[in-house]
Amino acid sequence: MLARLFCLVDTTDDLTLLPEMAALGVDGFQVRAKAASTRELRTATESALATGACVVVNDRLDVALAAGAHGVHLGASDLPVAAARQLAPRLLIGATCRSARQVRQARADGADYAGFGPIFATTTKTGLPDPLGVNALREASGILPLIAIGGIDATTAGAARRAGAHGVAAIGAIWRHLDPLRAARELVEAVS
Ligand code: TZP
Ligand code: MG
Repeated sequence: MLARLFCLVDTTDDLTLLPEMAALGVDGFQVRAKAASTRELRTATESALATGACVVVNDRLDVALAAGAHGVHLGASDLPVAAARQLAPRLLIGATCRSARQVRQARADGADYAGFGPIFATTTKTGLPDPLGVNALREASGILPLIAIGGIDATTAGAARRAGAHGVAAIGAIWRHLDPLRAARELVEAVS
């Protein structure tokens, strides 16, 4: 089953916390490390897989396959979903989408879920469009399972779920919290 809470993980994060996060109920990790080497990315993916949670590699189909990850997450400048689906018929494939139309296209191309956002304001990633809001999430629901991203924390996750998101994904709410494990626990409670 697709995870309800993806914690996005960089190779620079404290990976020793991942097993405890999984034990608290974090059921997914997306390894997203834009500055890491291929080998660092593979090692971090293996660490995440050791927790038993669902693990998706951002951007890199090759690393996902080499590490034995459950899936890959692809955006607009990555390998197209249809090409990835041809190469990896059974892999979980997530596609970044910002509208219902894009979710429909992702489904037609063979994606299993859509990463949908930014739903709320975020400072984590630059160059994003304005927040889409929960109404956009509501309009795009029912096509593919949606993982809401962007400004997700323990206070916003519930609204995303109520608007139709299957689950949520977070970076700052966990890794910029003084106590990442406490933040993870609060997010688990918010999505369950
Ligand atoms: N894609 C859309 S928003 C975002 C990405 C990678 C950043 C999410 O980070 P945060 O800190 O959870 O808002
Ligand atoms: Mg990408």
